[in-house]
Amino acid sequence: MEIKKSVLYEWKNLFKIYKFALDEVNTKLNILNEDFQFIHQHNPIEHLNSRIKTPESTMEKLARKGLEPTLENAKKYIHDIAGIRITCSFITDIYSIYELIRKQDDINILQIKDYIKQPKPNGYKSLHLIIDVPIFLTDRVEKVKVEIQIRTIAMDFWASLEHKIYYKFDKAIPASLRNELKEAADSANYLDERMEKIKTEVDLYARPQLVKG
Ligand code: 0O2
Repeated sequence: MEIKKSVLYEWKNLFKIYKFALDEVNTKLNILNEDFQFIHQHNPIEHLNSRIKTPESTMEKLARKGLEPTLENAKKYIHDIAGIRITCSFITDIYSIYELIRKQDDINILQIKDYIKQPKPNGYKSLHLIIDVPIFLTDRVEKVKVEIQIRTIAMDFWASLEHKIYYKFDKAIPASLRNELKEAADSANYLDERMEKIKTEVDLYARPQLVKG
């Protein structure tokens, strides 16, 4: 997509606000992670990744949605210009983090897609949130949208490979590979469930007063 330099400059200038939003939310998540560790002796967040979509790929996404490539449309219709991916060890951590985000007074949760309770047909699992957070600028306060994807290490491993294959085959994955990927997603899910069970047992050993009988 050919974009005029002046237009690109205007977009890049406005996209600064998404970087501020990522800084704000990343700080909140790091605080929650450290406090959780202090109270529960366990880190719910294994790692955090964030990225800002480029103006070029935002314009392409607008075009795919049949919308004019304007800044107004980008702000209104593209919810993942600022994106954060949270990777956790256990499924229960995903929902603990979700609860902690939900309780933050200045964060609005605009949309929740729970692909863990309802996985996509290809096997994709993750909890997706679209939130907005107020950013205090020199002359105004702006509410900025951020997409947060929360998943386990196993879900992330699967999604990264599936994403690569999806683009390698130009979004038309052959049926045999699709079946293998679905089986791999089931194995990742099995691993998540076993790890959760082991963690529950370890927690019981650490707190023997909870063991019944
Ligand atoms: P990329 O290249 O990762 O940025 P929307 O963004 O709301 O217009 P959609 O599809 O309704 O589009 O949103 P959804 O379902 O919340 O998915 C958004 C993002 O989740 C995707 O971004 C992917 O990052 C991830 N995702 C969703 N489904 C799959 C899947 O089947 N496999 C993998 N690997 N990732 C998935 P983008 O912009 O589509 O892609």
